[in-house]
Amino acid sequence: MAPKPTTPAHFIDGEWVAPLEGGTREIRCPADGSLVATVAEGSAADSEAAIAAARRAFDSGVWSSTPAVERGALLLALADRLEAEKEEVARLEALDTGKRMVEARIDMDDIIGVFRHFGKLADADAGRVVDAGMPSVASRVVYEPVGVCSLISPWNYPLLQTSWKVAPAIAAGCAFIVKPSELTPSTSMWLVATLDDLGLPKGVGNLILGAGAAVGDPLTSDPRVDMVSFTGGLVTGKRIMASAAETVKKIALELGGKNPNVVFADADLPAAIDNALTAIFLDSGQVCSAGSRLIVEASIHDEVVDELVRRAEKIRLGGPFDERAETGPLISAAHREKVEAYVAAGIAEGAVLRTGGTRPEAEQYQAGFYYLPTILDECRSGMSCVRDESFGPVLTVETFEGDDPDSVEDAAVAIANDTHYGLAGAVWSQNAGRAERVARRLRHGTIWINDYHPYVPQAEWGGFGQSGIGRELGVAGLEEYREAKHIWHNTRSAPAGWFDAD
Ligand code: TXE
Repeated sequence: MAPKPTTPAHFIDGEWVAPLEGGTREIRCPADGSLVATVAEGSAADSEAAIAAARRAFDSGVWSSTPAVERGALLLALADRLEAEKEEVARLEALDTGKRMVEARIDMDDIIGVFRHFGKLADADAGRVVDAGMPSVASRVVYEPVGVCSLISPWNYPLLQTSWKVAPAIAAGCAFIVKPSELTPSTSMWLVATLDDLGLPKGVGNLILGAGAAVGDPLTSDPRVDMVSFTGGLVTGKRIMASAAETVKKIALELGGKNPNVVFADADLPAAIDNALTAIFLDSGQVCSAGSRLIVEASIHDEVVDELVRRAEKIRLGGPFDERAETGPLISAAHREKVEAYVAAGIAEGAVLRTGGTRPEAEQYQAGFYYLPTILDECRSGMSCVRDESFGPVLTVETFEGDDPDSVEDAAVAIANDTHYGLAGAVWSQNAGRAERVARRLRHGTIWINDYHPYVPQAEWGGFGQSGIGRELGVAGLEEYREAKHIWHNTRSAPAGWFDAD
């Protein structure tokens, strides 16, 4: 493993440096409250130092003028290093988030795939020649790195979300400041230390730790920052967009979703029901693409929901190293309180609590932030539990019906699109034509047909509507970090002849 700081520190200009105001924060495992680490807690002055270092490094051209094939090679080496250190990095992630090791290991495999994807993409597209229609003119479009990037990520998939930003930034030749969630900094510390160890030039990759309110403002408003990429909540996303607007920064936002999981009566019901459980209860629902809205054809409502309730009540909760556990705790006491308030509001508005709605009672759960898998039935559009993201293990159930096959489809699509979000969704039907038609009509960035959750780094990820701006992963995920530049070269210069020379 690359050297870690011996005292709480940020990583700025190739060095671990103490926070200017000397702040520290204890990181505690959400599964049992045990102390995981004591890390730096920064201030705006620390962010400014990191921005200055990134700006200097970028303006020196040290990374942007490194051949793209070498930038890609660094990402491929990073993937190899993570593969070699996978167990230890997964452990860091599991302790910070409380998620089970089995999930953290899957996250690591996904991250390795992300580094390899962008590693291979780095030198795949050097631009294009444009036919200017004149033999004396060479016209071409080339790509330049966007510049200094603030990369702000959340706590649910800490290193995975950060890798979606850092990998394309490195591939494009940018300099950057990583700002992980204050709750889950450990794997980002591993990342910048490892990049340094692998030879990323000083100042190109920096790390600032601390609460968004304390360190976030310079990262999103300083004129020396060219781009902000943020994954997190809608409220914070709007604030960041406003902050970045003053200096017209490029922005990329992924702000979560309220994702419809549409089940038609002609679906493979055992598969649909089983996947509806993983869609919402995996990682206790703390997944931006969680299938939090079950939208089920009325004729199969009872059969589907009764079975979901039966199985939800059997889900085993537990911490990172509990091998029998199937899902884990929520991230914090504050987040659990938010989920509790959300469920209470749903019930007050008329939703019927079918299961859960409370904390587990067993002694073993009392030191962690556990919450039982919860199903709210008889929900309707307009209810706050249908409209707002809970980001917890809470499934809302709505129904649709129609007089004929077309009106059934229309009803399902209307309900599924009735959201200000638009990140992801699924359609379950054994009628391939219907599944395709509905998939095309859903206004969401990822649609699964007869499946839920899988993704590959080769495909774009991002949202319609208020789920965000821009795309991560795929090819577009690299384009976000590049500016297209048109170069017109007249090989036979001559006066334009427009204005009278005399
Ligand atoms: O996220 P925040 P929170 C949703 C989910 C959750 C809600 C709030 O619904 O309940 O967001 O969660 C940093 N300038 N998602 O409060 O505030 C912060 O330090 C710059 C969906 O934990 O969005 C952290 O690094 N940065 C989501 C990051 O923003 C600021 C995943 C995310 O924190 C900042 C997580 C500021 N002013 C929560 N304020 C998804 N899309 O997957 C905060 N931050």
